[in-house]
Amino acid sequence: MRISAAVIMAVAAIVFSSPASVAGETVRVGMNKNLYEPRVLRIKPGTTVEWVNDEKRTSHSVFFEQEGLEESDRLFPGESWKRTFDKPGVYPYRCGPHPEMTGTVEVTP
Ligand SMILES: [Cu+2]
Repeated sequence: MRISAAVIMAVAAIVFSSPASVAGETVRVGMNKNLYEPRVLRIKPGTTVEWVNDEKRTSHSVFFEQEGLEESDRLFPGESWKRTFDKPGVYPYRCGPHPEMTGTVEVTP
């Protein structure tokens, strides 16, 4: 039986799309249509998260307000910002100019 390339690609996409991360890895969070994608990200300690603005026009930021941290610079389309998470915990954040645009990073060992 022949297995088509499309089937192989589909299986590979499922296998390699696991949300779990490895320490030292960088995981991407997109910002598009006033949403963080994924909105809830689960990672291992030592993982770096890179937020990338995928919008055509709108700028966003990454603001861990509840931790009392300073807001990131305003990110224009194509720009990005990184943070490394070393300690397990739940890290809620929001966009500075769009308070309703929220996300969470869950760091679990
Ligand atoms: Cu925003």
